[in-house]
Amino acid sequence: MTATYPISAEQIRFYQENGYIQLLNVLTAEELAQARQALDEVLEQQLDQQHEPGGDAEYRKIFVQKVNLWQVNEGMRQYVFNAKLAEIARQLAQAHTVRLWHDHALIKMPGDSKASSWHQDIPYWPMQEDGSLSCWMALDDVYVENGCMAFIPESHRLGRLEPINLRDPQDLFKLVPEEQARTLDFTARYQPMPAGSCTFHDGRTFHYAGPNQSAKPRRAIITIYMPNVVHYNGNSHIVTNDLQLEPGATLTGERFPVLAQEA
Ligand SMILES: O=C(O)CCC(=O)C(=O)O
Repeated sequence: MTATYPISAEQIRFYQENGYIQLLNVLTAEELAQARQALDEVLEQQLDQQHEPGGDAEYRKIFVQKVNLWQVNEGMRQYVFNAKLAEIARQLAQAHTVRLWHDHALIKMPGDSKASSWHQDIPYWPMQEDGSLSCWMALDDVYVENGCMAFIPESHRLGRLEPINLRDPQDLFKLVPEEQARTLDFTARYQPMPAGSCTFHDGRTFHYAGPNQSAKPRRAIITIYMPNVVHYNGNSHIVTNDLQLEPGATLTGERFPVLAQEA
């Protein structure tokens, strides 16, 4: 039987209301060791542009990014297909099914001097529907000084704003219409947590992670889940560009496997 991590009705309510949640010690020690080992292997592998986009010099000061590692490494595949994590995503999203959008590893090396600036994810994803969500798994203990995540509660209620320049910290807040800005508390909620713990956040939720000022890498694996059926909106994205999808096509099929389904 697959291991489970029980989610309470109160936790689902918290996620739905705030657009994020923190869950402690979700991975077992063995799962955490396997995920670290898989990521170590990937870091030794030669990856093509589709899996290691690289970005420009400014982007590389934020983190090293590797994408869709489930396709290139068996250990990463096992991690991404972990039914326990997908089932949590399904319950938080209140969906009958969740599919994989993509995974990525984000490693802030010591000295990576730039923050992952405040942003929403959904403006960069070529999806018609909202509601997709990320599981941000800490492979190291994370805290403010090494770049743990931070969220603005209820910011998912602002919907989908324009994509911002990710190299220009803070300009997301200028996009919030004044009337709505008055109704929200923009105090950042930082999410320090031990390795093997994670946060889930909605693609519309404002989030941020500071630079890594510690002497060790800050390693995270992010798995992004799409609830129910999501349609392609025609925009460019590294995960879909080679698929020649027509706008309105469903994001289904081999690239987007079902990871959890209501019994
Ligand atoms: O890990 C980070 O530095 C940022 C993560 C992020 O933006 C995300 O998971 O959407």
